[in-house]
Amino acid sequence: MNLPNTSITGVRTFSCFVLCLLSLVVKAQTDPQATKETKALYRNLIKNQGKGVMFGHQDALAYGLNEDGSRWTGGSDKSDVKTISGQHPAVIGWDLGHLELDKPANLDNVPFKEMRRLTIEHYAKGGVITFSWHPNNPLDPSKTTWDKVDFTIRNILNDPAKTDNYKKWLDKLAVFFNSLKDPHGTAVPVIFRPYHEHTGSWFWWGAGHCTPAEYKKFWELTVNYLRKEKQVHHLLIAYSTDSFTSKEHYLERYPGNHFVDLLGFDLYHRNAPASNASFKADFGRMVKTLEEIAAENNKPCIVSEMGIEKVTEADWWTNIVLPVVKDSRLSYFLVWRNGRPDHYYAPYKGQKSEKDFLKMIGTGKVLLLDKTTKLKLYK
Ligand code: BMA
Repeated sequence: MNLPNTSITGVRTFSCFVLCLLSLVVKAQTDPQATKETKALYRNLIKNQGKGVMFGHQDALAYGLNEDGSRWTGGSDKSDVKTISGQHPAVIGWDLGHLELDKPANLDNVPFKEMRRLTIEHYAKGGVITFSWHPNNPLDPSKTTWDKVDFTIRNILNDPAKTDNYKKWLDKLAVFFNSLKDPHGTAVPVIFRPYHEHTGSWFWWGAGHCTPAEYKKFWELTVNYLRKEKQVHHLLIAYSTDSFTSKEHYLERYPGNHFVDLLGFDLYHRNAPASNASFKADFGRMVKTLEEIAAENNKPCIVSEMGIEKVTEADWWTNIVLPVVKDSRLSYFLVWRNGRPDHYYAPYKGQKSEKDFLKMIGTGKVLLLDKTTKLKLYK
């Protein structure tokens, strides 16, 4: 069709306007009422993609391991990574498991009061905080998060009394989240990562215990309740699978772009050194796929949990991790907790991978707290 020039210009201007508007909409975090600082965090995670990957460590500020391998707890401004590098991790992970049971400490004995204090402190320094949740089974709170009863989710969704009981657990989460306020009264933005590793079946929300539709509905209920009923507006929501075989597999239980801010996955390296090459290849493949999905949906991407127990490979950081993450668009990768002498994932003073970890940091591709503070993620 032949259009006069003026209408072509008009059509172009209009399409441009629609496209710009659309890109603004899809680039925003999913909670339209998110606080200023939460919006800033989301925007800055997108803006800094490809400019360095932040390093995260679960429970890093609450406990760790001494040079002789014994445990320390309740340190003052201490973390194993700081002891060896002079800097805290950029991202601190915490777990909310047992908050739903009104316990004073989480399932790994971190007191919630301490978690709150350290979260607020880390935010004040410009770091990032993320919360996972290993709740017990809502239908029988005496059963742990690893309880394998089928159809817990179906039962919660189909029985209004059970839904209400589940919401009581969310009320407790909301109280905790809403208590994360800095001395000026500003709510501390945090990344909430519920119902993780759901491509596996070891948790009651796992793939073997609910259908994709039930998982999505349950996720939607959780996010909507926190936002709309409890007015929690300082969360970015992270979706994190365990290992996956393809884009379709990754997205099979994806609750949709309106309910997810960050895309992630968890992956552990087991059976080293025999599996070194295959782990590196799988890790690389999953990061590539994640980057593609994140680009298509305009969302930041993360490796929400990873590690090799006891870091048994002395050059794990520069040989296995760095080649995959260094030129990626990941916002961060987080290694699991330094819980016990036989269960740790970050180097501590004298640990065999300490030097290699520092070498990785020295490349400038992986960021600790000092570099992260400069990014001014909340402005
Ligand atoms: C697992 C282990 C457990 C811990 C759980 C939840 O990977 O570290 O010891 O209780 O995570 O943090």
